[in-house]
Amino acid sequence: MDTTKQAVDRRIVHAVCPHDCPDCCAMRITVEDGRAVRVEGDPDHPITRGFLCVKVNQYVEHVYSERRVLTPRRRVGPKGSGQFKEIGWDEALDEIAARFRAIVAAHGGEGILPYSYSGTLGLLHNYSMDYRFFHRLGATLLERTICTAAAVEGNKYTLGSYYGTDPENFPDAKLIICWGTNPVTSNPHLMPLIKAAQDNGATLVVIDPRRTRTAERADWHLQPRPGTDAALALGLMHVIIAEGLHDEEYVRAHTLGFDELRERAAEYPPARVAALTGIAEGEIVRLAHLYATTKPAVIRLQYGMQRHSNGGMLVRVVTCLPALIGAWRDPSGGLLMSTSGGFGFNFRALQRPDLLGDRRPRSVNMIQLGDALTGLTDPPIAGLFIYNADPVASAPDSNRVLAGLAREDLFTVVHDTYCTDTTRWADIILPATSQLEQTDLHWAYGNYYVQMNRPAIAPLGESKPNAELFRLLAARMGFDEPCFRDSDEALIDQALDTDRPWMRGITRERLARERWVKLDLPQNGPGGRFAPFAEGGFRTPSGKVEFYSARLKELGHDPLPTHVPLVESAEGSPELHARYPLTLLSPKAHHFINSTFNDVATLTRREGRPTIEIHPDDAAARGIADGDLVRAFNDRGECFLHALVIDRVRPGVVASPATWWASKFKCGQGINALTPSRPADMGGGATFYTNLVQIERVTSGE
Ligand SMILES: Nc1nc2c(c(=O)[nH]1)N[C@H]1C(S)=C(S)[C@@H](COP(=O)(O)OP(=O)(O)OC[C@H]3O[C@@H](n4cnc5c(=O)[nH]c(N)nc54)[C@H](O)[C@@H]3O)O[C@H]1N2
Ligand SMILES: Nc1nc2c(c(=O)[nH]1)N[C@H]1C(S)=C(S)[C@@H](COP(=O)(O)OP(=O)(O)OC[C@H]3O[C@@H](n4cnc5c(=O)[nH]c(N)nc54)[C@H](O)[C@@H]3O)O[C@H]1N2
Ligand code: SF4
Ligand SMILES: [Mo]
Repeated sequence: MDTTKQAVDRRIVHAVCPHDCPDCCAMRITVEDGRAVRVEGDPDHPITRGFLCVKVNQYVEHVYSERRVLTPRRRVGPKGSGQFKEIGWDEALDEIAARFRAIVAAHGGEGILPYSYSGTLGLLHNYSMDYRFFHRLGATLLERTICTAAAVEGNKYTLGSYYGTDPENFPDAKLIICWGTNPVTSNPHLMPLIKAAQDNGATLVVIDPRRTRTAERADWHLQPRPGTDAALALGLMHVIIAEGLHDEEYVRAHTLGFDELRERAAEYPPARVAALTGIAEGEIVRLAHLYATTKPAVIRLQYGMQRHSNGGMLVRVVTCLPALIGAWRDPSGGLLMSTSGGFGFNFRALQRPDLLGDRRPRSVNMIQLGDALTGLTDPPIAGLFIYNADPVASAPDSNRVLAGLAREDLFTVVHDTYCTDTTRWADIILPATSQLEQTDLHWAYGNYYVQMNRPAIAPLGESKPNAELFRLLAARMGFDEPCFRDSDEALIDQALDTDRPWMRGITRERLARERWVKLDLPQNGPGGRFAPFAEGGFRTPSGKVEFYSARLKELGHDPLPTHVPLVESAEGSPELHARYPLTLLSPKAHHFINSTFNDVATLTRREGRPTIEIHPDDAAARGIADGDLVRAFNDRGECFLHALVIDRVRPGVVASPATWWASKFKCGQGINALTPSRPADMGGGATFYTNLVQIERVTSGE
């Protein structure tokens, strides 16, 4: 017997976390004999600093999960039965091309709807060949609104530019306000930067109706009623302006509409704001003083606060604050909502809108997928192509989505790495590669670095990356434009071919060599650091922060910051509130990214089970004890979860960390059976948290 041990072929590959998370971590993948055995954070990356999160630490388990789809499959049982048989790629592509041709012949390209969101945030696999394909087809356009749309729009009318304070400057801030964001869970690599500031004497304030993991690390936690943050911000403005604590010089030079704002803020004295928000008068005054007198002061916003019917306005009002006190003067002051607007990739080259020719297809707001599938005629949606998304788990009003997916005359293709709630409803399932098996180019929405991901291992089974799938499908459809043959490398070069000054010097070769490159940000602040609006330069029509927005007035909104009650609330709909008195928040789960990672047993075990947090007073009023199985319901649907009786949420608010696969709930209905598909005030954004429900006890705990 030969006992000689073969030497193991071990390599380390640089990769990038592709998930919908602001951090965009640099990963080091250890590969032994072609198998990934270890995934860790790159110690040299300035943001990652050698650690990943609790989720991506389990990446090896995720990549080799039993839930992977490894071959194309065709449905053989009734819709939704989960009965499939394996088929080859040729057969799958032939069938899709034939069905798509027939749909185009009967209804035109608009009879087909692509549906995608953030399975990966890579430029190649979420913003390139897919768009080319559907543009060439003349398919219905998808409005990608499910996450950020209200914020983007509210910000547009106020600051204009969608970038802000460099998080690497947070350690020098003296006041950090996490306003409706929970970075310990959703943006973990911001925490060491916040901790460094706290160690330097900074105060961390968290404004959140729920006592989150971040609130537990804060010096001060304020718990407003959901959807009342505009009133709170107006209360701060009231105190700041009345006491002359605003920065007159900055306001005069770089804002529009201060006189009107002063009058508006006068309508929000602390007593009124206390009644609206549920925060005590004294606390409002104290926060106003702290904010106006502590320098540098920086606000961190993300997307939790804007998942409301008034979400655009909430973001707009809060983004007015830094200009009022001149916080933008300092590189460590100001506000960070997203960094994405700082990048200047060439999306026209990637997505080729010119392939539309002179066609102007209709568009569908993705949060209304169920309405589109069940309601659109002229033409109806006859073909649906889902990739990078799991709408049965993640889209609102899932009963409506399911009614659409159940249509016998709908031809549904789902490209995913895993068997999900949505693949169950497919006619054809196509296997997607994981990030370890593909090339991509990455940007971050919480920092200013560009990176390139290289495959660490060969594709598992017959899985294929998105861009490759759309190349193949384009060929099957007879699309012979050369752009459908562009390689991954060519796509990367096209994305980087831009004259935006901050992108200067970023090339594929340099990314391969240096692994990450920071944007060439202006070093205009003290110490040569980036201070995005120290000298103004806002991208609004006036070039200033628009306290008063003529564009909003034209659109029928209040041109000034204002408090608008939530459509579903005691103030906004007393009759509905009488029947469904609890506001259900479904914020981000610590161990998942949206519905991704439900396949990883280590993570589902740590997350526990579908749970709803309820205040002891609300629980007592319903005879609910900790651990009881309860039914949450409203006019849209119902779902069954276990109660966690805890004062983490305010009375009147319940919270269920999302998103568990619907199939993991008792009775198979997930949290989104309850959520509304009603668009927000701006941008058609999602309103998951403007969601009144009632809760009743089903059985006692086990
Ligand atoms: N672990 C993990 N990380 C994630 C994700 C995940 O699913 N899991 N998802 C990623 C994605 S897609 C996104 S968009 C980001 C989102 O990141 P965040 O915006 O930080 O996360 P959310 O949990 O959606 O919302 C943050 C907080 O908003 C609070 N909130 C709700 N309504 C209101 C309100 O009216 N006012 C105030 N002040 N607060 C309110 C919620 O209680 C919640 O704690 O996270 C990303 N990171
Ligand atoms: N109740 C409630 N619902 C919410 C939210 C909430 O706060 N509460 N948040 C909303 C937000 S902010 C967001 S961003 C959305 C996210 O909604 P989705 O984008 O639908 O996110 P996921 O449910 O995680 O589904 C992503 C899918 O893409 C697949 N995937 C990953 N990589 C690839 C790839 O390379 N190719 C292909 N073809 N597939 C891939 C994953 O396996 C996964 O099944 O959810 C929203 N839904
Ligand atoms: S999910 Fe976020 S924190 Fe976790 S590895 Fe990816 S980028 Fe980093
Ligand atoms: Mo999101």
